[in-house]
Amino acid sequence: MNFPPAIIGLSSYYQEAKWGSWERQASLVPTSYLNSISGCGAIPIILPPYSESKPPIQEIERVIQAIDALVLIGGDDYGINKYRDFYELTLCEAAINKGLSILAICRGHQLLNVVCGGSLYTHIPDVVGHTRHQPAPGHFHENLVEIVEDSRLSSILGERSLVKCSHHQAIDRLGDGLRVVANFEDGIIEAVEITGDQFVIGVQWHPEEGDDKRLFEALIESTRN
Ligand SMILES: [Mn+2]
Repeated sequence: MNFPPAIIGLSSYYQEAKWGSWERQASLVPTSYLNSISGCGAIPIILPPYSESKPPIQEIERVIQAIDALVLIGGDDYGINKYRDFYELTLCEAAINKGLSILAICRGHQLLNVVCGGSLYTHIPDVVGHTRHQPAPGHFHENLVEIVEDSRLSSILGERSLVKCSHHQAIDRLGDGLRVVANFEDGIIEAVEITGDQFVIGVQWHPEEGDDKRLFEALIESTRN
């Protein structure tokens, strides 16, 4: 059966950017995310954090009606960009309540945990005593993560996966309704999901980097149910 292409909304962030002879604030989404979605046959749409304060829920629900699934992308630390935090918190909460499929990546995965009432470690080298989750800012480290059997994530990726980490924050106290579905060997939580039928997966790593696009394929597949 042929399905029309799914429309996938991606959260974005305002950032000082340079292109040609211009230097302006821009709504930024790295093309690795966009190509991951278009490469799986779906249509990416950028959602800018347009409101200085919490946007009206009616506006957010209108956005949610317009998309088939949501990707909460990575970026700077959670809690330092109020435009982005307000917008994404409202978007994530409404998307959960409306039954939308969500793939939450790195900072997005941390935000998902906060929306569900959880907390974060602000600097995990202080907790685990090493920098294998982020050798330096802007650099990745490849880590083998163990995936919990009988999880949605294990049905997509199997028992373990070699992933690209670049984060110095991580989930501390788990949010309500979330289940841990992957860990690194030091105990750091690497993935969570909501139990039940709704596709809501948070991964601390970066599936948009590299060639393994199974998480994006699974997200898009979930919109056809
Ligand atoms: Mn990690």
